[in-house]
Amino acid sequence: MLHAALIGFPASGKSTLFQLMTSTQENPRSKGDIAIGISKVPDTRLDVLCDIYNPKKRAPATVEFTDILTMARGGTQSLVDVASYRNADALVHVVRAFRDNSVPHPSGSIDPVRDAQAMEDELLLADLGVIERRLERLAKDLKRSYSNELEHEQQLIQRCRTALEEGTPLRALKMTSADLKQLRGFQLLSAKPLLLVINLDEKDLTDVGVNIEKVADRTGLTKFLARAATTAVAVYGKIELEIAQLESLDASVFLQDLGLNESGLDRVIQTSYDLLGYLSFFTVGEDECRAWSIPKNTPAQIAAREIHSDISRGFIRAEVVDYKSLTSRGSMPICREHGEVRLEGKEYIVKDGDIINFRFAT
Ligand SMILES: Nc1nc2c(ncn2[C@@H]2O[C@H](COP(=O)(O)OP(=O)(O)O)[C@@H](O)[C@H]2O)c(=O)[nH]1
Ligand SMILES: [Mg+2]
Repeated sequence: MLHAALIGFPASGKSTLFQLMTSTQENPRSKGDIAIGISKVPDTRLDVLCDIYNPKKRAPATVEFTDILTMARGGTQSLVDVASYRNADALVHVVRAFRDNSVPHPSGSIDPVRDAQAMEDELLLADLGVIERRLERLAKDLKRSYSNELEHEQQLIQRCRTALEEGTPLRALKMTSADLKQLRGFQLLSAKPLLLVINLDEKDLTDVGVNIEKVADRTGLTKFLARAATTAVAVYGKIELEIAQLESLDASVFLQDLGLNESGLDRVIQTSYDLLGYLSFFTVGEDECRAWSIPKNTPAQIAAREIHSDISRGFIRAEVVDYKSLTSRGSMPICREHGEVRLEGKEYIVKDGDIINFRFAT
């Protein structure tokens, strides 16, 4: 499951977005001052599969969102100390663009570019602290006992330091997968994919809607987005939350009236997926049809781990049929007759929409 952490300055709309993203869930949990909620990933393909199998349970893929409940900690203070930020697969920065005098901005004015940059600076600074401590350590270790590996790590970390000092987030660097693996343990914040959620003013809706080029232009964020190697999505937090709390039929009427053909939840999840390069595969049966999300280029044996570590450990083969074949044939046996069910090994790269039955030994 994908873990995303909401970050942002106080009164930017984080908790509003959190509610919007998790409004379909009965019981968001909390742990200390962290709220943890689950969003269901919308996917019409799962509905089609459920029509075929008529399962007892329909289980969409999920994304976990965390929000910080206390105002002060939700701001810029010691970002690295927050475990839910460090552990996240992606950071979602809620940037305030709505005006509303009754909700004072802690910096006294509405300025999306200033806020986007200030948060970026916090991320860079937090990483610089981690990187510098590591460099000190490496220098000591290298003096004591030289090794090629340590020297290679030192070069990599120095490259990171140079980038950070120049104001370049680590997510913007080109790195080999070996480098990424080496850095993973440090949980560097500016290396994580960043999604900017621009929380707009109701009054902007008719003008710019959710067209991201127009929104970036209106808020002045176009340049920032290009430089920061990030992506953005527009929401109208307050009004979209009000709509989400209506009965679903009324909600879709309201969305259409406003010229929105997708809910805020769908938009934010879809953009996160694209940004992270995630895809979904499915498991089907009469008990349950379920969607699972994994990063692109995941081999079958690793994908199996999403379901259960035992399935991955005892992996024998994956029986795979693609979504189009199964839905046009209407059943697995007919696909089999036509030779469309493939037996794949553990190195097989799972494709978006694959329907998989894992064979494994216990
Ligand atoms: N007008 C307007 N108010 C909003 C919007 N989003 C959030 N708010 C209000 O701003 C205040 C702070 O929002 P909240 O989500 O708690 O911000 P947080 O401090 O970042 O968690 C609340 O009173 C919200 O109702 C918006 O899009 N438009
Ligand atoms: Mg809040």
